[in-house]
Amino acid sequence: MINEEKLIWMYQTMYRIRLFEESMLEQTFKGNSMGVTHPSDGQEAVPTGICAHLTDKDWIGSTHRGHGHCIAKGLETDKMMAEIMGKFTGNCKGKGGSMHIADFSKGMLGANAIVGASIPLAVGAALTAKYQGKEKESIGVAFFGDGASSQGVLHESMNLASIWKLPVIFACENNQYAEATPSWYAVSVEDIADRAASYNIPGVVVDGMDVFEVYEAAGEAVKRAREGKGPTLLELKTYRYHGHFHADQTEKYRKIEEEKAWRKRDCILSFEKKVTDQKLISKTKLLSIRKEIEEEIGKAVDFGLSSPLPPEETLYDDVYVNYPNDLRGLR
Ligand SMILES: Cc1ncc(C[n+]2csc(CCOP(=O)(O)OP(=O)(O)O)c2C)c(N)n1
Ligand SMILES: [Mg+2]
Repeated sequence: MINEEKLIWMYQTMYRIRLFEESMLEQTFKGNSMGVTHPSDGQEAVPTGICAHLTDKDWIGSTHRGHGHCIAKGLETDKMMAEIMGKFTGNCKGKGGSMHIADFSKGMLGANAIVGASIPLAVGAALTAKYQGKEKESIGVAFFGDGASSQGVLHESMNLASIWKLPVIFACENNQYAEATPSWYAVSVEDIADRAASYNIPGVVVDGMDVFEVYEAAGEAVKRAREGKGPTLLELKTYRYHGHFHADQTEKYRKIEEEKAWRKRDCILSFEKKVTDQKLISKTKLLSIRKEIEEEIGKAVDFGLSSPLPPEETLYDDVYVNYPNDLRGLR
């Protein structure tokens, strides 16, 4: 049984991600984002159900579609919006943008534009935790997509994590497409979770549209990792409501009926139905949460829009840890 506080957090987090992505898209279309953006609306139950088990001491690695992971890991939406707009008040002082949001203080190792690159980062964090004897309090979670699931780096990482029993979770968000390529065409197995068998680790298929199911499966995987029993591969079947990136035209490669069928199983609507049917949270409470989040995201957009761009003299800041001699003067 999930306690009320956690249930409310889940609802806040899913709705916060949904609204953030919708507002972020609006801003991108107005020309206020620096570069392309990859919305994750539709997939909210995945980062929410997994990060519900994590603390700031646990590490996650994320993808080009990383806003939901950042929000579920506790990053502030105003700083994120500012970052996407390339502003100095952003998480990375406006130099990272949508695909490189990071905050080590929250255990967020960074979104990442290289498909599959979140995976060795999370394994590295897990190796560090194990080496320091801290796996009870610090595990790694790699979020990645169905497209990334065929990258060599995942297979090398699962093998290493298995033989060294590293406290890591491989969280594959199978949103059915890698850009315009459907996973039924590009992936050799029906269930990506089956690939775990090659590495002698559990592989679990999860309904990624149901936050309760995600929460339960992730709970098992987190427990296993913290107990020193090693990694788990979770395949979370989900769907991205929008295109691959903001201006993608989905009608060129998928049918509207398919999208409608997934939208019927929307994670936020099904959560609302379940908690009100079972009288776990009242409709009035849900509405007041929605209102709070709407205000928060409105403020985040205003914060981003009214923030300054990075000053010119900061151009070379944060580029190197140790500046090479010939660049020292530029700092
Ligand atoms: C190593 C690498 N190969 C190719 C690309 C181009 N690319 C960017 S996103 C993407 C699709 C990724 O699909 P998936 O892993 O399913 O994630 P999703 O976009 O569905 O979240 C590709 C091929 C890249 N960024 N990095
Ligand atoms: Mg995908």
